[in-house]
This record gives sequence, C-alpha cells and structure tokens, in this order.
Amino acid sequence: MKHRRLALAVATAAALTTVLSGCGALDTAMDCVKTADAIATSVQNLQQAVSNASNDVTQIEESLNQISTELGNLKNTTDNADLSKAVDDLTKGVDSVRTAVKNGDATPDITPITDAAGEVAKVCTPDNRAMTHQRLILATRNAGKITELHAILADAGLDLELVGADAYPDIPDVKETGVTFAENALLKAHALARATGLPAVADDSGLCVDVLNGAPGIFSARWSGTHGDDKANLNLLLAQLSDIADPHRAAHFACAAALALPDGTERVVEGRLPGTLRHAPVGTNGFGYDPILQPAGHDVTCAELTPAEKNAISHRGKAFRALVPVVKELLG
Ligand code: ITT
Repeated sequence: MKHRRLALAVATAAALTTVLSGCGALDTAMDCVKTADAIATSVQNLQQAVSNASNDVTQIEESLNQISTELGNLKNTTDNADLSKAVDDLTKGVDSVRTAVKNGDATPDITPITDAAGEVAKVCTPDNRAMTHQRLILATRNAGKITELHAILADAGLDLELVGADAYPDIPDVKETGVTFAENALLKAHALARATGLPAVADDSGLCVDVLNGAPGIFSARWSGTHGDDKANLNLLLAQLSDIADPHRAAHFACAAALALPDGTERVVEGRLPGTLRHAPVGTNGFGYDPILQPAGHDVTCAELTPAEKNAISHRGKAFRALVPVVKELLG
C-alpha cells in the first residue's frame, strides 16, 4: 500500500512536469492548483534560505529562480484576470527581492512574495471554474473505450475534452485490489484524479456466469492465469462449462463506471448486458468473451454484432450513459 502511494506521488510529480513543460493554455489552467502548490513550496524554501543566509545568498537566488520558472508556466497562458494580477504581483515581488540581493542585502524583505504567492493560491482553488477547463480523463489505454465515451458525452451535449491515460504516460497502472467492479473502478478513478488533478472516469468490467456464482467476474481478464490472454480465458471457461446444458448457461457482462474528482468526490454507476453462453466461439468482432455471449433477444453472439450495435446494448454503453447525469451534476 505504501509502495503504491509512493508510486502515485512520483507519478504526480511526473504529471506536473509533463504539464508544465507542455504549457498549453488548457494544461496550465487545469494544473493551476498544482502550480500554486509548487510556488508555495518554493516560497517556503525561500523563507528558509533567507533565515539561513549569512553572507551566502546562493540558496536565496536558487529559490527565486525556482519561483520565476513556475511563474513562467502560468504567465501568458491564463485568461483569468485575478490570476494574471496575482502572477504580475508575484513577478514584481521576485524582481524587487532579486534586486535587493544583488545590492548586497542577504536578508531581504520577502513580504511582497509571500503576499502575492498567497493570492495565487487563493485564485487557484480546485473549484474555481473560471480556471478549470473541462478536461476529463478516462483511465484506459483502449482507444475504443475513449471513442465510445466521447460519443456518449457529445450526444448528451456535454462539451468536455476527453483524454485517455496515454496523455499522461508517466502515471503507472493502478493495481485492481478491489473485490467488486465498483471498487476497482473507484480505485482507478481516484488514483488518476489524484495523480493528474483532473476529474477522472474509470470502468471495470467482466463476464459473470450464473452457474459459477458470478465468476469469472472481476477476474475475467486473467481467468486462465495470464492477464489479457482472451483466447485462453475463453477456452478455459468453455471447458469448465462443457457439461452445463443450455437452460443453465445464463451469464451477463457487467460494467461499473466511476467518476472521481481530485477533491475526493466520487460517484459510481453500473450497466449489464444479459445473455446466454454458447458452447463454442462464433464471430470475429469485439474482444474477450464476445464470441461466446449471445445477448438476450438476439440470435447472434456479441462478436457478430457491429461495434455500433454492441455499444447500443452493451454493459459499458449502459454504464457510460448512466454516467451522463453524474457528469452533468459534477462538471456541467
Ligand atoms: P482497460 O485497459 O480499460 O482496463 P480491459 O479490457 O483490460 O480494459 P475491462 O475491465 O474492460 O479491462 O475488462 C476486463 C475483462 O472482461 C476483459 O479482458 C474481457 O475478458 C472481459 N470483458 C469486459 N468487457 C467485455 C466485452 O464488452 N466483451 C467481451 N469481454 C469483455
């Protein structure tokens, strides 16, 4: 657990670096809170350096440079008037302290810097909508899921920028240690929201077979022992069910979709696709257990449906659509 926390802390720093070096207006606005935190840390370092300084002002100069770098990432990239003013004040404060140090003052008055840094922190609050462009991150590297959720949000009239976890390559995958789809979806969403400072959506899904009391369930992706080996997973399941007659082959795909905000707010919704299991795989579309699940009311398997046909009835489509009012409530 500790290890994961540390990994996430490292990931947070890495994400911040990515954002700051990219420095587009959107990214900077999104990460205003993190930049304000970084500035606060540098100001603390400056306070320390001033109280430590005898004649050596190197540490003071280093802290001033740090603050300038962080400011540079906010300057010219925000259209928020309050933030622009706070940034200008802080820049002036840094310049005046730098001049004082150059003129031989080893214990300069840094009040203009501490005051202005406080203003930056005040403006850059997580719920300051004026600062926050609505970027939403989806905890997956699966392009199909991103397209599907994007289409659903756009259909609902939600003008959000949706990005996948690939946009933040330094963030490690989160271990799915939950025992339900909802727990795992929440774990992933919270981890991503914390690491990026963005609202995050995550889903967890799988196949639940009635006669197996809901298994493979959360173990669907690694039922045969190897994570993501769809063919081995499907073949093992078929072998396990080989003696089970048609009336007892009911199963459903289940999906939990969670939305987490960086402040810890969370919501989770679920969707199901009920059906029955075939005795042999049929169809080439889709992935995972698609070739053996025949959705209720259909006479073909999921792997014989087009992506659009499957999305219209799928567990994930249902969960993502159920997420729309939640996204509207928390981000709309
Ligand atoms: P992420 O990278 O987004 O986590 P994933 O495919 O590894 O995607 P999911 O939680 O979506 O993880 O699914 C877990 C497993 O459940 C997946 O590997 C399949 O075996 C099965 N599964 C889930 N949804 C399915 C679907 O729509 N059709 C077929 N199999 C599905």
